[in-house]
Amino acid sequence: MSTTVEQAAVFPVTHRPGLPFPDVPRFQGWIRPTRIEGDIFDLEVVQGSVPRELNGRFYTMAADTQFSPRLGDDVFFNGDGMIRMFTIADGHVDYRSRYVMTEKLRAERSARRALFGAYRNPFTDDPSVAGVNRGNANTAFVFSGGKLLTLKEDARPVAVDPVTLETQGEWAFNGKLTSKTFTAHPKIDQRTGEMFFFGYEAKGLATRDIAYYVAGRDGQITHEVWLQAPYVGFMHDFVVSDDYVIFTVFPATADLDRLKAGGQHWRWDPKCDTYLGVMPRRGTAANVRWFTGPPRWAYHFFNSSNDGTTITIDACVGEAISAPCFYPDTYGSPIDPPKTVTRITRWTLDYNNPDAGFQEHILDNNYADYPSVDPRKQTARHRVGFAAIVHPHDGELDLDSSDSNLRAMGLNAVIRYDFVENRVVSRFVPGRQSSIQEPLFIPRGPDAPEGDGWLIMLVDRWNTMLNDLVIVDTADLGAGPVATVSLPMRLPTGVHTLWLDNAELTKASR
Ligand code: V55
Ligand code: FE
Repeated sequence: MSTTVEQAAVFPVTHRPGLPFPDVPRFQGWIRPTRIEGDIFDLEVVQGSVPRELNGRFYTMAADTQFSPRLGDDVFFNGDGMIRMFTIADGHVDYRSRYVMTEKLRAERSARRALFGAYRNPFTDDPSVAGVNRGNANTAFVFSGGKLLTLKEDARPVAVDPVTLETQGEWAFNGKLTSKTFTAHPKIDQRTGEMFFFGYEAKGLATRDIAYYVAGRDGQITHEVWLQAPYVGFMHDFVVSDDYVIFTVFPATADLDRLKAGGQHWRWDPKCDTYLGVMPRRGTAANVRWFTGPPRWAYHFFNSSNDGTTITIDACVGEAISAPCFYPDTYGSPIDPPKTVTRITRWTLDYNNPDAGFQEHILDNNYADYPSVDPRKQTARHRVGFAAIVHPHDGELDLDSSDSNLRAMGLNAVIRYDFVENRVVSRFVPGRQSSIQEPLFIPRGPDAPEGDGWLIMLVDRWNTMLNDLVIVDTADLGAGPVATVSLPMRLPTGVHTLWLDNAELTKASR
């Protein structure tokens, strides 16, 4: 097995130039770093044609570690943010990749070696970088107030030029961002252009403070609330409905003493309850009501909606922490693999009845993640959802993680889900020996019906170790790709994606 971070704290630190990546699962297979920054003009469209209606940019973020890790091993989520951008115009596709030049990466590049240690543990860093911003901008994007922001939930956003990908630097909303952190999953209400976001561990490492903000269409912060989490738990994503905002605290906990001892940031703690903190969109800390339920795990949510004080939340939910890449080793009692399966689940609660907690209904049995809704429905009532799933080609869901590096996250198909009929409507399976990275929905046009448009995604082809960029029509995912664009190299497993339409970019730069 791989080295634990606790052991790694005494791992000999080497200054050997060009230190190779260690021969451990995190640096093998599809998630092995490539560190390639480059441009490719006019990619090959090897099947079908790219819809002429698509004029914009598809961004995918990867955690592409620059230097062999300081501690001898690392977790995937600690890699350096690498933007891979596909510019689509008139059926043509160009490619560009650039690192986000974070303070962390700049410090390490000048030393020509890793100086920062374990995931969200500054006590494992080289003393020379004490106090330097550790943010690695490796998770997601948001476009708001005319700025393209790259996000990592333990730091503030880092702005990049949406065309050249040149790093512009940390963005603190003209000094109005009081939180030290910023979620990777802000929400935008397209009806008003408002962005809703929060930071957790907002006053610093392992603090219980949560800061919540609303920013207007112009990117200026108009609302700010500080509140306290019930415990320092995992708060990766959150949801906003027409009238409420819902914070979610899951039972992985952070502890300052453990961090000081060189330990891992997170530990799954099934003794903690799951907490949902609900308050009106423009509420205050006094309006926050906490709803509890049994230990659960959700990285990502589809959306939320409310009918008066009755709130529904749709997510991909499991009974224990998933993605073992987060924990190269578990501690204490091992986690039962079937409990890590995250399924499409609906939670309901009544804001006026916190004593009743939240109720849970599992809607579908697929192992699903990367849920999304039509961006025009984000924070409004949705009917259509999309999610990546683990499709069991041979009839058995393979929960053995032994080859999970080659299989990336194991996600290998996409479904369109109907939340009114409660069923999978159609499914895209890119074939055997293939996995997918986050699929992204693009509406066919501003007035197209909900969910009508395309899904765009990277497909990992295991036989060639090369990627395709694939576009599927959401009218029938089963009909196969409308276009397949081939890449001459492997793009390491990414995290989140963004589509930025030319019209939106032009409007913002006027
Ligand atoms: C996630 C990813 C992260 C992270 C925490 O998708 C959670 C989940 C890429 O970094 O730091
Ligand atoms: Fe995420």
